[in-house]
Amino acid sequence: MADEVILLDALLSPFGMRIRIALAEKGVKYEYKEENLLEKSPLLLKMNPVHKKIPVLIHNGKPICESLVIVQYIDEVWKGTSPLLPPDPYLRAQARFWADFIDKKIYDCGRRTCMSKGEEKEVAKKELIETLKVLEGELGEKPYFGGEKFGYVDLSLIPFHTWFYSYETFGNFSTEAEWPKLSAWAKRCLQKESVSNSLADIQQKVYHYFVQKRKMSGIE
Ligand code: GS8
Repeated sequence: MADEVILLDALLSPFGMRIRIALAEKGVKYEYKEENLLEKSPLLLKMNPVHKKIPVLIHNGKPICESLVIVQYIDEVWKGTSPLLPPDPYLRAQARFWADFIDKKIYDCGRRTCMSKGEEKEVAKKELIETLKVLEGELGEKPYFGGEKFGYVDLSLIPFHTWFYSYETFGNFSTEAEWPKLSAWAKRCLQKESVSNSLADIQQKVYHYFVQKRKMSGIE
């Protein structure tokens, strides 16, 4: 029997993009279901009763939640093509460490940079800039975070490329000017079809999302 794979997702979600890229890398066909996060479907509430968040991967009726957990699951189930985590346990631990670092820092600092003002915004922006500095150092001269091939850490970070235009615009900084290695890395990732197809046309939509949210919160 063929696998039944369903992805509960929301187009602008960087966490959902991770799953779209992973499934594309593996060549797995799936049914995409867009969730309205203001009115969550009974299916989402049933499949992720703890966090009630997307993305959720439903594989043959069984749910897997949390994007980094889902990506690791995908890598284990469809292990024949495009391995995402390295086979060596130490290198796997390193990859997980950096993905966790990205998770703890980027989304939250980026959101605060876009959605606050004054001192609060400056603190968030400083933290975001520090984070990028650390990531630029970790990438170093390597083409990808794990070395020669696109892998787990790249996949964890590249979705945020679609959010960076907003972070840069509202935070008044330029990734290209400050972090040339990260910029070149992002361009390299975007040359991959699995990445460019998964991120296409999203950047402007994220920007408009923040413009609306800022208006609604009275920041503008
Ligand atoms: C984060 C998912 C998340 O924040 C992961 O999967 O890695 N740690 C999780 N999902 C958001 C949409 S992306 O901004 C979500 O589902 N929000 C709905 C809500 O909070 O009610």
